[in-house]
Amino acid sequence: MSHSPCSTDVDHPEADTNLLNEILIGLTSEKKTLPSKLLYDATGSELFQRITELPEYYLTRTEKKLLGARAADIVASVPFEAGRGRALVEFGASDESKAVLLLDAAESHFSAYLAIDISPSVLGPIRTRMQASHPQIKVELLLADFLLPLAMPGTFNEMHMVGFLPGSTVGQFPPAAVVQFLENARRALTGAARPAFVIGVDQCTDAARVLSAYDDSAGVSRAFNLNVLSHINRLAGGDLDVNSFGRKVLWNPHEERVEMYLESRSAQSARIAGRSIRLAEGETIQTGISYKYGKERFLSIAAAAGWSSAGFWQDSEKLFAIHLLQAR
Ligand code: AVI
Repeated sequence: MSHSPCSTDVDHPEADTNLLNEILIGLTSEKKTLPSKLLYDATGSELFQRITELPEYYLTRTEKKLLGARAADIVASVPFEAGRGRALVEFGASDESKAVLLLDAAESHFSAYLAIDISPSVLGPIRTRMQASHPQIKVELLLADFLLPLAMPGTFNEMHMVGFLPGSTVGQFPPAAVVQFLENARRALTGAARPAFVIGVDQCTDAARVLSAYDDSAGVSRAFNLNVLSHINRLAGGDLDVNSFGRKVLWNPHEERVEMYLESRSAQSARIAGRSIRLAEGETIQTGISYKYGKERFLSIAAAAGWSSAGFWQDSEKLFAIHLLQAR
């Protein structure tokens, strides 16, 4: 995967050394883990798209309804500088369907949209669809890992930038990583004007409801997690056997997060990038976490990264929140 900070090239990149190291370190640690970005190869992105349409996965539906209903209020609450162009910058833009709710909001006046994603397979189609549906919006693509410090395209630095991270993507990261991301994002979005940030956060802590969203009856979430093994085999010339792993999902009430694991069905060894990896029977590999950040917890994380609250919206069941942040 390319971690190039400012590339609009969306051709298939090579696995880089950093990513291989991350994989090897994760799989040779005492508690095995894999970075969640590995879930999103082309197959993983398609499976995640299917997850968002599942009846149990309340997040996407609830967020889209909330954004659709409140987009004009959200945009009206951004303290834009008069006379300056407005740009929406989406981090982890697997598709533009939520961004267009903000771009199309009454009186939004955005003239540019930047889609940042680690998966080249999603970026090209975003440009094609946006050119057809929103020819008046200048679209830029950035193939990058948004957790790393990024540089915005030159013209965006003259504009008033609004970051956008929907989908509770932020829940994939522990608090310290969220602080780091929000700090990097604030620096990247600070051009000629003080930026704002619209961020969607799942705040449901009802264990039964959350667990069914991450362990659906159709088995799509299971396939999504197992696909990480095929992805690693392809990236790192590995021979991990997908059939020798099961999947386990837990709710951690202390951390208020879901934890997703692959579980080795037997003692086994595999080769990855020329290294031997051993797993005991029942040993797990953590493939993802999903924090459910309540309002106060999220705002204290944002404050530590130099952002203050400029607006907050939630659905009637208080499952999902949209935070509007402003750089201090
Ligand atoms: C992308 N992210 C916000 C999803 C979530 O809900 O944490 C990833 C996911 N993993 C399993 N199901 C969904």
